[in-house]
Amino acid sequence: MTGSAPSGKSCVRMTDRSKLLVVGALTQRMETRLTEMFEVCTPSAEDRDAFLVAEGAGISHAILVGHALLDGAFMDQMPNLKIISNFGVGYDSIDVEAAIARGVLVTHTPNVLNDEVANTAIMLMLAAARNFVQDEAYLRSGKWETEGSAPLSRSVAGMTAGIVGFGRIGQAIAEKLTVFGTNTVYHARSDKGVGYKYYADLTEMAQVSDILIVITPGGPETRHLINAEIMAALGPQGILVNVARGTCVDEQALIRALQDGTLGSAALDVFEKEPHVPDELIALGNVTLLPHVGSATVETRQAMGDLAVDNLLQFQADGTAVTPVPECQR
Ligand code: 8YV
Repeated sequence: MTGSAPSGKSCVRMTDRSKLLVVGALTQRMETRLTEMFEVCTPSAEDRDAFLVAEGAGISHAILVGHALLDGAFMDQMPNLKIISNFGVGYDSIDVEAAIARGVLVTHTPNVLNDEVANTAIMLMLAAARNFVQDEAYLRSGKWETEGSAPLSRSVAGMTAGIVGFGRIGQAIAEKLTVFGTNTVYHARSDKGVGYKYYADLTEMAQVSDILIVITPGGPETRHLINAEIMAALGPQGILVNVARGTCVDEQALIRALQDGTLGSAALDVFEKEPHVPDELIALGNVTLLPHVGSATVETRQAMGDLAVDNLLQFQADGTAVTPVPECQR
């Protein structure tokens, strides 16, 4: 080893080792494991383009932590790139078609975060129905003493919860919902033949739902899937929970629907232009807002990091990966 990354250098020099580009920030555990196998290159976001002009041809592996856009033009800066490992189950910021066209394998981290994200969805649903965030503010403001009990909230028992997207996390949410006495239904591209009522038509499902929980993949296919029409169908008492991607919901339409009472309330972990959250949303009282922490526990992030690294190590060892994205399994 002849150098180390932080003080101005972009790569930890390890002669004869494959070069790994890091986009985003590694945990210490990930960095330790990766440094044993790769020459780990960690240019800052500002330096990345200049770094790739100088060193891009030498990069064979990449890892993405976070949501930076990795498109075809980005990949073209690394003509010898073979694999992109995504830290996260959702890989909408990677252009997978472009990767496949360039012979680049894309991997992600499914399953290890199902429980955590499903728990987050349940907590957001309950927080919105039971007004917990508003009630806590009520106590802190001293109003309990001066104005008496906080206003009553709503019970989710007996409500219909419509899950939008019924993959692994959607099904984990449905399973957890069984203990809350909700009637659970779902909308997905196809009927999964499981023990919940399936709606092919999202508007129809929104009309019969009290709660809509969005857990569908992001990307162009689901952009603004939850639009003004769906919000109106959910209605003035309706609760919208989003633990998918901010792009799945038309945020401007959501702000209008929450302001004019077309929609009852929203509980959101994700936003269209993260980390920016529109002032209009922050100003509203009928929202619960989280900074994209659906999977953000020490335990789950460690499991995700381990899997993201395992994908790179296995690929380096035998050219296969533990969890390639579905498009790369065809
Ligand atoms: C990740 C997520 O933690 O896995 C996903 O798709 O949205 C999050 O839970 C996040 O993407 C990490 O960057």
